[in-house]
Amino acid sequence: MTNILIPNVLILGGTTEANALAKTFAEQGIAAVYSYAGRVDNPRPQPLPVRVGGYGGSEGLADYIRDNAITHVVDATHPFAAQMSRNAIEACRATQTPLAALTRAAWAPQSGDNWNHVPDIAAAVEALSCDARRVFLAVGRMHLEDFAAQPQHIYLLRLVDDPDSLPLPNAEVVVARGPFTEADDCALMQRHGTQLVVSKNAGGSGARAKLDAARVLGLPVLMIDRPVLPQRTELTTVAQVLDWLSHP
Ligand code: 3Y8
Ligand code: NAP
Repeated sequence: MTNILIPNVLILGGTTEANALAKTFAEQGIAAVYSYAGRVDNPRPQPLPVRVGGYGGSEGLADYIRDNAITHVVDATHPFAAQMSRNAIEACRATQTPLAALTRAAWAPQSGDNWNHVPDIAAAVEALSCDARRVFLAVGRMHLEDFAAQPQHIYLLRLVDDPDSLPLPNAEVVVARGPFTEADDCALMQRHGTQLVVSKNAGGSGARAKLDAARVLGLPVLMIDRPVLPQRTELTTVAQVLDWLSHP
């Protein structure tokens, strides 16, 4: 008699894909817990039990997996959440827990796009070593300090929460969370007089509006390539995750 493993899934969340997966799990009665880092004040509610906060490195995650009888881990974090993804690989190896990433393909330029690729945030900062421009710095809050090295630009920042302070002297803040639309991003960039867009290569649909708007407005994009991650099972649809769950 083979023992049937009834899934008890940990979703490492924080993305559009994670939210779609959580909705399906809830609809199908698959036991799962949705995990946020606790980066923003009011994370989107989920139709699953939610836990918020770090685990204390890969060892802490391994302890959480053991203590909560987690049977599978789906890493549906953002492609730039590289530390979380590395910890998930390590913790699942240590606990022999099946792991799959639910991720999204990187964006590729299409005709009409004017992209300059840089490998990481530091290279993006370096690439801004030029005369003052009006820059839509659409990379969030966590790395704004890095861009303080280029204070000459007139920045447009889009943040999820109102910031207490800013490391940039000339910055206008728009408080908004995606998913965004091309029309709204066109209007936003025209109002700001944007001359350059800085973007992470997040992939997916939630953040690509600014790229479509840049193409329409004929603006250059400084595209930050995503970090390289160790090998792991990578899936791109909820259906693939359901199939993987039945035989990981
Ligand atoms: C806390 C949880 C959905 C999912 C929403 C996706 C889409 C909209 C686009 C721009 C780019 C940015 C940022 C962005 C997008 C989705 C998705 C995505 C980019 C929330 C969320 C959490 C976060 C954390 C936040 C980071 C920041 C990054 C804003 C929820 C809303 C810029 C990434 O203030 C901070 O500390 C913000 C931190 C990590 C990157 C940074 O360096 O600042 N996301 N974003 C998650 C947690 O605590 O675990 O409330 O939904 C989720 C989403 N943000 O369908 O509703 O799936 O990518 N998130 C980037 O791509 O550059 C905005 O403005 O154009
Ligand atoms: P990160 O740099 O890879 O992770 C740093 C630490 O934050 C991790 O080691 C872990 O702490 C904790 N952490 C990260 N994601 C977590 C999660 N989902 N649940 C519990 N703890 C988590 O991560 P990040 O780039 O700050 O991203 C944080 C969250 O924002 C993730 O949910 C991610 O999906 C979401 N997000 C990030 C971006 C982005 O641009 N980075 C964009 C959209 C959404 P411990 O080591 O203590 O366990």
